Amino acid sequence: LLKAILFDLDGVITDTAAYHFKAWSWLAEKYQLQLEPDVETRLKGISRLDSLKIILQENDLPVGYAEEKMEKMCIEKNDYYKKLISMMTPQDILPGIEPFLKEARRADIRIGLASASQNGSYILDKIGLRSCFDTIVDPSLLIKGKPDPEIFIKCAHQLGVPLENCVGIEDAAAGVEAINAAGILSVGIGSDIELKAAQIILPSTQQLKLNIF
Ligand code: G16
Ligand code: MG
Repeated sequence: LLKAILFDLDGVITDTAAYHFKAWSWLAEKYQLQLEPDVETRLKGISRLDSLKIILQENDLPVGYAEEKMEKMCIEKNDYYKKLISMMTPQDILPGIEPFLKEARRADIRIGLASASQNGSYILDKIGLRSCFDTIVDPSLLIKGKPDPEIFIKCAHQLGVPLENCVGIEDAAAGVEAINAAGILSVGIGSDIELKAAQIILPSTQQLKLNIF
């Protein structure tokens, strides 16, 4: 019996990937770093600091790159990113999400946000969906990021719903892996090659309906 839906943010509720990519590109130019062309896809669901570490490694910079410098770069990237997302409106909600949230609400299903983004709550406010969510996991309190199941397990706990009564929705391979590792029913939004580990795969958020579970 379905009692809770755990949502990823970027790529499921709204498309912030393009803004993240713009902000990383700006930072890369500032520090004269190269970005691999597929970086936008590969950084999906990966935390800010881990994303920076991946970019630095690909530029052959030492793994132990100065901590303070990385912290400063993360703040700069985020300041730029926040300017971009400050312009977001309800028009940025992905198709099908609003009716799906309403359908879930009517069926008394609890709704949680399991996003790696520390800007999750701010973005939900901007797009007018904050009140639809019963809980938001604070990613700054997590020990491990996706693909570790911690964020999804925590989200279910915060809602007070057993894992077997939850479904998790993700657009990234690392996120689907995290949902599966938590023992939660996984739904992947996107390509069935990239998300082959998902138990249910849908081409887009438009196909989200309660009767598919
Ligand atoms: C999102 C994005 C990632 C981003 C991460 C952290 O994850 O997909 O690219 O690096 O959040 O975001 P922030 O810098 O805002 O803390 P998710 O889990 O919503 O797909
Ligand atoms: Mg995502």
